[in-house]
Amino acid sequence: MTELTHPLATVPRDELVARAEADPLRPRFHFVSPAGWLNDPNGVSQWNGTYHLFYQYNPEGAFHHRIQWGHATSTDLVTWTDQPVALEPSAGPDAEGCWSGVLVNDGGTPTLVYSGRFDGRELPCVAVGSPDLLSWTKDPGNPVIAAPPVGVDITAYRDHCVWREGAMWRQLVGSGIRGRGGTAFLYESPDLRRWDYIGPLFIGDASHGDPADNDWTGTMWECVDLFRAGQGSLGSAPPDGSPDVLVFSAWDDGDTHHPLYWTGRYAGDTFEPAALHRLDYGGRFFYAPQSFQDESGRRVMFGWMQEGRSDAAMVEAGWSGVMSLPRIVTPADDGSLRFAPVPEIKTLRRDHAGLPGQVLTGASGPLELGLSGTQLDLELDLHLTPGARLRLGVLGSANGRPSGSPNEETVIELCRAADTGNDGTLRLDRTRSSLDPTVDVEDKSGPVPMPEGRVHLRVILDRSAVEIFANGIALTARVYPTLGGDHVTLAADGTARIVALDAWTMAEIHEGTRPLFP
Ligand code: DQQ
Repeated sequence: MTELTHPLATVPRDELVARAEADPLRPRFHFVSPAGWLNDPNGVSQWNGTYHLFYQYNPEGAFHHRIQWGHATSTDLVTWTDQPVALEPSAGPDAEGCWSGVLVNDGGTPTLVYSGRFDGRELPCVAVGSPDLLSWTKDPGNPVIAAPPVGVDITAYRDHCVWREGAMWRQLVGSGIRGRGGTAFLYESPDLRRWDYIGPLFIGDASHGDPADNDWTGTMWECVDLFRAGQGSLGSAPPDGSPDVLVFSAWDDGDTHHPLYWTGRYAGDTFEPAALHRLDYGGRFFYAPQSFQDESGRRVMFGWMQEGRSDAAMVEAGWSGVMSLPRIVTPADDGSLRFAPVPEIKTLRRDHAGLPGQVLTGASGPLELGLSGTQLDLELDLHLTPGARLRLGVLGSANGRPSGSPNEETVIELCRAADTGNDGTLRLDRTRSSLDPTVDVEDKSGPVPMPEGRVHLRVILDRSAVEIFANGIALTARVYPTLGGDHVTLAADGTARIVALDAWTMAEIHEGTRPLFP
């Protein structure tokens, strides 16, 4: 048996894969690590046609410790091939972990910029890859930045966004200034090795709002991601007025709050903010997102769907953490962003079921759709009259059980405001999603524009992973049903017209047993 090296490493390594694979709540068409722990997406990219997804990985068990960079590749963003671990801690500046970072193309040389952890703090490190991106050599000059900016009292300092601007590289490192708020420090370099500190790109205000607010900007910004949403590249004038976007994950004293983004304009050495937005109404369930522009010009984003069950339950399960489906990010007319799963995901659809258009009212009672499944892709075109509320129940267990017995259901709710034309709300009601009293069932919701009451709703369900898109607004979360329910129902208060409903069962993407160390 392998030596156990961490207090939480109670499951022997050689049992982890079997435990993970036996868990009915483990997603089957989202990317998950072979077993053990997964968190942030790293180095997301397309290189000579092949997509690369690196991720924060602990193959020792389902807990965050001595993090490595797992690696998987894909030709279609749907199925993934496990590759050998790309980065592993070694004596020196990343001895305690290879934390999050990015991949850049340095004149044809694949190069990773990541946070090496040593002595309880993180510093920027670099590694170069073989032409197939499968083996990586750490730079002997690591860390390439020896310390955070002097004279600034920081809360933390890690994670990277790196891009080419003219003849120079630019880099942001996520941080926070004590007593003020989160920030991203801007650096410049001719060669990715020698970095000059320029200054904070932009500083948030942690005294604004309350830590309980779902748009509080935190005391530190993790995983900053700056990009142009639309035409043109960072630093150039946008031909179509598209915004620049600064994505960050609001963090405070060890707590992962939620991903947010500022729209605005990056020019010179600063970012002029226009507006702050919630990136995903699921908050911490779509954390540490990272994006890239693929070879066809699409902006593709992945996020970490963290768990809502206890540390002990994760360890027991032998696995933790789900990668979101890749989603396309586009600018909307109102200056904010819209999200949709990449269309390639549709190749997993099987067994189509459709429903003819019909009107649903409070009086008609819940509609039994004759649909069931724990791996589903549901697409609905809806029209809600003012004040109407539509409830789509999934993972329901009531069917076939004696009435009065405990049951579970996860409910996706759309509500159109009674008094205004175009406003509505998307809500995920998890209060009855699990009989397990220890799991997170907090309410998740936020506003959704509903022009004349029209909503395009997409719900992607993969066991414990739920991704919802309502008119391009995302809400991602996790649910932990205990009864194995797979029932789907629709109900309404007021009047809702179902213009179209299509549903598919989704195929699995991982075949056979995956080795812990590919
Ligand atoms: N996870 C990484 C850090 C990052 C955090 C460590 C965000 O680099 O700040 O695994 O989830």
